[in-house]
Amino acid sequence: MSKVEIKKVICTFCAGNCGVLVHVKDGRPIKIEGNKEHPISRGFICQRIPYAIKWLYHPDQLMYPLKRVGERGEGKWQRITWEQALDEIAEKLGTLKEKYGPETLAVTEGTVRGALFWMRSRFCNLFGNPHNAFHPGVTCALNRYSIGQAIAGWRVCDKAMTPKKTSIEKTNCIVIWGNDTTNAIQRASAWIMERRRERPLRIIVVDPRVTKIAEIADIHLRLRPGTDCALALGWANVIINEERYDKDFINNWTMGFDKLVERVKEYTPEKVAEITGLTVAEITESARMYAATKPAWIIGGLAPDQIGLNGTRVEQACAICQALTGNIDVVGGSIMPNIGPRNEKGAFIRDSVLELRDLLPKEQRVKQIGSDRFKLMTWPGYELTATPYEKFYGVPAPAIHRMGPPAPLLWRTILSRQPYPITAMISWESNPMLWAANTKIVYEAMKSPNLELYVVNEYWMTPTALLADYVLPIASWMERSYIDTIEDFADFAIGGEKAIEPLGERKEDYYFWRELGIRMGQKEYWPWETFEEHIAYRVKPMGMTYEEFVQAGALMSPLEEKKYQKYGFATPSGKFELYSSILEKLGYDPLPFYEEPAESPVRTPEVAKEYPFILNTGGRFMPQHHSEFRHRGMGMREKHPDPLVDINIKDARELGIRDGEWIYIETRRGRIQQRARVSDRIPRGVVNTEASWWFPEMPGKEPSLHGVWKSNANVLTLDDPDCCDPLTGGWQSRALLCKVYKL
Ligand SMILES: Nc1nc2c(c(=O)[nH]1)N[C@H]1C(S)=C(S)[C@@H](COP(=O)(O)OP(=O)(O)OC[C@H]3O[C@@H](n4cnc5c(=O)[nH]c(N)nc54)[C@H](O)[C@@H]3O)O[C@H]1N2
Ligand SMILES: Nc1nc2c(c(=O)[nH]1)N[C@H]1C(S)=C(S)[C@@H](COP(=O)(O)OP(=O)(O)OC[C@H]3O[C@@H](n4cnc5c(=O)[nH]c(N)nc54)[C@H](O)[C@@H]3O)O[C@H]1N2
Ligand code: SF4
Ligand SMILES: [Mo]
Repeated sequence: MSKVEIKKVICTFCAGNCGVLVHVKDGRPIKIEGNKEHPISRGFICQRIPYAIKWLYHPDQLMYPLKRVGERGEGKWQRITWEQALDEIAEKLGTLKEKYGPETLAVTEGTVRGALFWMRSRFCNLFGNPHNAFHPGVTCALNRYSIGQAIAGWRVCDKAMTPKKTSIEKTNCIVIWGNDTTNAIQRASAWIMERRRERPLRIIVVDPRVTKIAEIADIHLRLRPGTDCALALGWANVIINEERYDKDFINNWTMGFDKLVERVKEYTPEKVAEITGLTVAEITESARMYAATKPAWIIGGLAPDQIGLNGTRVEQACAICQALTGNIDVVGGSIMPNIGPRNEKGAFIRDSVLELRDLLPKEQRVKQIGSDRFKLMTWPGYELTATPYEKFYGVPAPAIHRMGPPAPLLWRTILSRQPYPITAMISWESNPMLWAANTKIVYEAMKSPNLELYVVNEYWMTPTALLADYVLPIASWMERSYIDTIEDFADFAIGGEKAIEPLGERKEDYYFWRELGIRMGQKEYWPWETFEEHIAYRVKPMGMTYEEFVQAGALMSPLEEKKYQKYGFATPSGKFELYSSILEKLGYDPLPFYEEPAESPVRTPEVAKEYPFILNTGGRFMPQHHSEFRHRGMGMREKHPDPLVDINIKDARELGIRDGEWIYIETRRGRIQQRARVSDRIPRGVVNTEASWWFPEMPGKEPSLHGVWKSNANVLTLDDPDCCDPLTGGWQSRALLCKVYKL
């Protein structure tokens, strides 16, 4: 009888990166449990894990490379070999590069999950591409990291996907700002509950809906969607006027306090009450509780990142609140990561080193799509923030993946061929037909003859993959080894081994980029034949082997508080810049301010007449993760079979809508249907649809494309560049206007 082996693997079903133990027999996983010894996750696993083996062996998982025959979307495929696929892709890419220059390639990626972005950066830098890499990070935390980088030299308000347990143990006040903690960040949520049972913990929730965590909050602020920046500036107003700020920190470690004082005078509690719909008492009481309880920690959720025009300003204002209260670089507050694992022998090799950023010719950088207009998350902002960081820490700034040119411009560039033709695209870890705003334009770009080459690397035949020329089958987390630094924004590196060899002809993402790189003349830059060899290379300076690293599960940096007392802040002034000199240099207002969403009852009352409801799209739910786990037959879809739209009881009654009934949700961009979930957990006049819905059981060809038009919230969302955040190009998928009605 063959024996059972236990493999130490990292789960990447979500960005949590939990360490798990996979029991393997005869080359098959038979059981998965949490790895209690893992330094970050400490044994935690979520509800998805019991489905993982069925997921892996689902009959719809892709096993072979496919090449399109017939038109894009016709659903006709031919099985080919990896060799043929890679040779043909490389040849076509070479021709297009020759004709249009290396900027003609675009890449789309998804949320950090496999954190392997350095290899794409490396490929693109060697190719000469100006980092035309588009991803949802512009509206998902990377804008927050970028503004933190600009004003404080590092991220300030974390998104809490991977907090350390000590941060939760030490905090006394958690502000959950636009985040559905129970559904979205399972591990942190479990630890918050555990911490709350042990000692008093103040919880303030900023969310229009009554989420689970809101039920136990000390204060729940149900503001009008999209008005978050006004609230944060109202807090700053109260904290300053009532002299509740940390005078020592403000006097010694910040720059621009006087200018901030002037700015926040405009945001009296009365004015903020008018904007947000909250009461003056709610605003002042919450500000006082937050300022009085130390350490306090703002866990930024996704919602403020997705309100378009004012998105990144919310993050700037929240970071400023953390600075006013002195909650900077303390455990339990906004702890700033260290510069990566190191020991007396040497330092771990971070993503930023592997990217080979400096091999990209400077004159190529200016060609990056959108970098002349949306400057914080493109080369102009990256360069300005990297310089003080590198001077300060003496190591390369966090990976260039932090940049994200705005996706709305990608589709428009493909269609118009302006400012130059984008003719080739590779999508990996990403399903843009579901994640990107305004699905109609995404579809038009993918179908356009201007796009001469489209490659998708996937596990499944998604609606996006259905529009590709080549679909390549990728090895998932049980089938590959792993290493992750959360794009260099974490002060740890997580690692794990594979449980089994890849199924069918699936290959690692690494294999794809390396093999394509070799075919494009980059052979000398891809010395590690296997992914494991590359991991070994990265841990070797610390005197470690691959085996030791994956057995340890993670490498940690030493935990140091108030590092600024030793070094200052990695900004041009060396201070925490309440008034941002980098924003000023880029031509933006250096201070945060409130701006109405592009579409709102206040800004566009004439639109609100026809579309009277405020629409939020999103709201996480278990066990799904974005557009994944929609296939029937493994238990996950069965747990949550249909898309749900939240609507208030009174609104539903007026519209004659019953709980569970399919209804239409319509904006100026389009119409979808979801099932009504009627309750008083959502305020009157607001509806919330789930995002990323498609239906694998519907036909995998035009016009259905696996039901991508039926319930996909991005049919409704707004991506007009004039309505996007001027700092980042972040689009608007919350605080929109819609109408709802019976089918
Ligand atoms: N309207 C609206 N739109 C949204 C949101 C919202 O709330 N509302 N949320 C936004 C946010 S925050 C995000 S992060 C995005 C999410 O956008 P994405 O991250 O693109 O999420 P998915 O749509 O699940 O697509 C990921 C795809 O990658 C595949 N995949 C997973 N792991 C790997 C891997 O290791 N290698 C490869 N090659 N493929 C892999 C999966 O099968 C899946 O099809 O959506 C954004 N879009
Ligand atoms: N189960 C599950 N978990 C996930 C994911 C998943 O797809 N499924 N995706 C992961 C990813 S990539 C991300 S980015 C996170 C995101 O996770 P979250 O940050 O929780 O994002 P959402 O759940 O979309 O929205 C959070 C809350 O914002 C509220 N909200 C809506 N509009 C506003 C507003 O204008 N202001 C404020 N203050 N609140 C508002 C909504 O009511 C909702 O309760 O989840 C991660 N975890
Ligand atoms: S939270 Fe769940 S899905 Fe996410 S990494 Fe951990 S076990 Fe995997
Ligand atoms: Mo995200």
